Amino acid sequence: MDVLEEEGKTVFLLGNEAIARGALEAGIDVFACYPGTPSSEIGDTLAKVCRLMPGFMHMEYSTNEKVAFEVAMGASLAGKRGMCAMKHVGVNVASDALFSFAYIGARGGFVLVSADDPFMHSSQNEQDNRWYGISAKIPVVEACSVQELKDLTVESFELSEKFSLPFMLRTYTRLSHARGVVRLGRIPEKMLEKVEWRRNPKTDVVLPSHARELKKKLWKKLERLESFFSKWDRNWIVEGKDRRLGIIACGLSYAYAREAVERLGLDVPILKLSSMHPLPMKLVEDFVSEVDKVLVVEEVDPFVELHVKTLDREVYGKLSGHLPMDYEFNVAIVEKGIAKLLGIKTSVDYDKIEERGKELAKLAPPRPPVFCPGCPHSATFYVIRKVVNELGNACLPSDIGCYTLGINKPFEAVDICVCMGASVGVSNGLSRVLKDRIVATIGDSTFLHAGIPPLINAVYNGANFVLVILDNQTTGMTGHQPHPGTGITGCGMGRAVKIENIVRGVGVEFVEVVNPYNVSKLEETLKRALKHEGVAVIIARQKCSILRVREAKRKGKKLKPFKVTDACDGCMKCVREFSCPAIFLENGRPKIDPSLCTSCGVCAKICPENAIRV
Ligand SMILES: Cc1ncc(C[n+]2csc(CCOP(=O)(O)OP(=O)(O)O)c2C)c(N)n1
Repeated sequence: MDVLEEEGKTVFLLGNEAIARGALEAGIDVFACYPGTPSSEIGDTLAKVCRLMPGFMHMEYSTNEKVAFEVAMGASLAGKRGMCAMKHVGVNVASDALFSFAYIGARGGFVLVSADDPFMHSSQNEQDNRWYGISAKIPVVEACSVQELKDLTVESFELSEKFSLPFMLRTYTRLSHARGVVRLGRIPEKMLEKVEWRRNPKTDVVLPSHARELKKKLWKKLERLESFFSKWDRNWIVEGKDRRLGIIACGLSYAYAREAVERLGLDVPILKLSSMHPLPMKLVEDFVSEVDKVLVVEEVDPFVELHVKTLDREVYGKLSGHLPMDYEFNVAIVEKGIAKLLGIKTSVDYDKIEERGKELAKLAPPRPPVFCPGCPHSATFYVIRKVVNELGNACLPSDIGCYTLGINKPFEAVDICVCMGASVGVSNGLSRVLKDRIVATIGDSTFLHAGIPPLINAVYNGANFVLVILDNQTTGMTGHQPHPGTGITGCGMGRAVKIENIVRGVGVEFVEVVNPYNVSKLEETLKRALKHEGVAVIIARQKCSILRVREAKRKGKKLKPFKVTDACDGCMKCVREFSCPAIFLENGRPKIDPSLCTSCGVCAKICPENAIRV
């Protein structure tokens, strides 16, 4: 494993692996996460490490980001080094704990990795988590390369202890999912040793009277940190003789800015910033005073630009329209912004290249995302669509996961998707105002993450809807991480938490577990659930087909593919209503690709002619 190579070696690491290595070099004691793109590989790497280095640290997949944050916070409060990792929206979930922990302050080094997702490659929004720096009053740092990401992880632990503050290490898709050459440092030889608890109620209990004092102390810590950041060697200046322009570049945008300047043949100074909050205003002010005008290059929001605008200078960037407000940057975008500002030509005609790219893109066949062959969610959505069609109309709130693909034809069984757990929450509200029946869907990992409190709410307040829990026994969307329902932990085996026990335990009276491959049983159950007054829960349980196929291969079991026989009358029900990617048309007749078929048999069950056979 490259991540575990020796000190002094140079290896090619994924950004997220570099963060994991940094945590190991920092001698991390406790790591907790909830998966979410683009952060997931940090946890997945440390899960592998904790099996190879038993006793070095504790690693866990927590039920959600708030819990993950609190797990790491617990370690820090006891004087140990704790880290948690999550995607940007995960920080929203963890934020309640974050705001208070800033007041308390870290004891052992504490690092929260926030993986932002500019362009929303796999997210519902584009969110700049540097704002948490201001609102929660915590330091936020970011790196400009994979090497720096590793080094900054180590340093964040050290600074967190030095200033007794929780640190946010902000990364994003292009850095977390890039690969780069990393020179490794030393992983200390240690075991996770337990320590004795020392009470510190004046800081650890945020009573109003304590919090008032803690807030004053927090401002002081941030003041000290700002002067430290003004001299920090991770904020540096690349000198330039041309003083018409100075560029302030944040994190990875520094790499874009340097290359853009090089392509334009300019000799302008660049201030590279890694400390996003608190901003080293003295350093910024000194830099700005040496140039005629300033361009701020940063991704997502004009965070630094707004700060620099408070200085009496000509400041350009997103707000001035020289750089785009939305999506990711690249060298071309930054080069165009600089050229526009200086009234010069770009090194190449980027607009022409973009046009040509768009023309070529039209030649590529469209590849809409589809359910995998044999995905149990397809079977569930087939049944929901069938029953709802018979019903006439229904509202179908859903949630975030692979199953959000149920929005597409032929199922069209996802009407609402907002954030994790919202399917259940919103069904509570909808059931008060809709004439139509409600059939909500939620994944197993999502249910355990944020679906339980709104289900309790539904029982308590007497809401009326059907909830189908799509239990494929994994967190499929983010790369098959285990969750409490699987009984597998990051480091090995744990205890499985049974979803049906939770649902019954909170008082739901209609609870049935059905295998969605058994479509007629699921149909019959859903019809009965719809007649139930109050909340009815169906757990549609069948392992994710990717895992099922992998398991079969491992056991040397042959999955027998299905085929369409001559009995087929070409009604196309399997194509129009089920749409498995293993089914294709040849000379206007449906056929099954044996290399894709996972032998789930659902198409055979829905074929009215009984024409699909093993
Ligand atoms: C607050 C938050 N954390 C993490 C994610 C990333 N994420 C999207 S869906 C999902 C869970 C998917 O698992 P599951 O509900 O079991 O459905 P599956 O993909 O297996 O069908 C996760 C972790 C997110 N969107 N929001």
